[in-house]
Amino acid sequence: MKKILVTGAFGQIGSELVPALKEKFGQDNVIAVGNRNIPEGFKGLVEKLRMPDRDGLESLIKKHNIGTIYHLVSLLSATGEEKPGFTWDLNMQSLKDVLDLSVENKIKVFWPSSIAAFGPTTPRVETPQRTILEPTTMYGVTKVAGELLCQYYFNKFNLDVRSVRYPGIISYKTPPGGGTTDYAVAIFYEALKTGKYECFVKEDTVLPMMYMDDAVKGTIDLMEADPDKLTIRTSYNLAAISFTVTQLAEAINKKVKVEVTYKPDNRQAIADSWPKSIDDSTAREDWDWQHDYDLDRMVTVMLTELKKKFEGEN
Ligand code: AKB
Repeated sequence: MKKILVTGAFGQIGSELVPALKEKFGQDNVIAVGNRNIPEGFKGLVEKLRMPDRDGLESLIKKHNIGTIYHLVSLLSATGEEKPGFTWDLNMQSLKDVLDLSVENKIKVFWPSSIAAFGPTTPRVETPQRTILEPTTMYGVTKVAGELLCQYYFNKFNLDVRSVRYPGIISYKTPPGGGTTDYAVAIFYEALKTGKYECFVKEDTVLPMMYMDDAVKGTIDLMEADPDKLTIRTSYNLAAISFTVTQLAEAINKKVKVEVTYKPDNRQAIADSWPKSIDDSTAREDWDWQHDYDLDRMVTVMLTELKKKFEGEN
């Protein structure tokens, strides 16, 4: 079989998508591409590449006979505001390189968009699939531009490129880095380590979230879906759970005591510009998307797995 290449393979999503792809398609069929954060002793096919690097990517495509790319490299919303120019350059140039090389080499592409594509003028409750996209962050601007670029390449070059708008992803294997939704992960670490968490958004902040296993399942299912059934070539809305920080803290407190205080910073404005909940009925209709984890199940698995992780570290 032609092989699968994953960029950003050692980030939050890549660290869990790569093992899932290996499990499904075979250890030797997945090439993990990373830069600074390649773990020592990583088992499997790995390549080092600092993106954007069109020539470097092209030689990996040829060397490994690549048939599918999951292009996950991206700066996120909070870090993106510290380096907006670099965020545009990295997010957009690396996507354009992937799309161009994929047209030339007949490669199927997955590229993640995000709820960051939405902005303060978007309806915030049950945000529709097709709606106003006027984000206020550079990360969000790259997501809107990227969605349109993907759709353009599909229409113009018949490139099979597929995408979802991820909500905040909650996971325990690798901490997220540089996102606005990071509080929903950090609270678990602090609950177990110190029993206290100072949250950088207000207690009534609500954002759409999803447990990692659902995100990985949704990603692979979309890539496996019958192309004739796909009606969206920008990016599919994808939803699972929405909760306030208070509701999250209450769910954690049923199992582990955590005292939460609030000190909102510049990420509050970003959170306030994003939806509270998402209408993902198009994904549910087109390719049978469904999530498995509700708030309580997600909290239970996060606490159990993080406890094991911390015990292993001691
Ligand atoms: C972020 O907070 O920037 C990301 C996202 C929602 O895309 N987690």
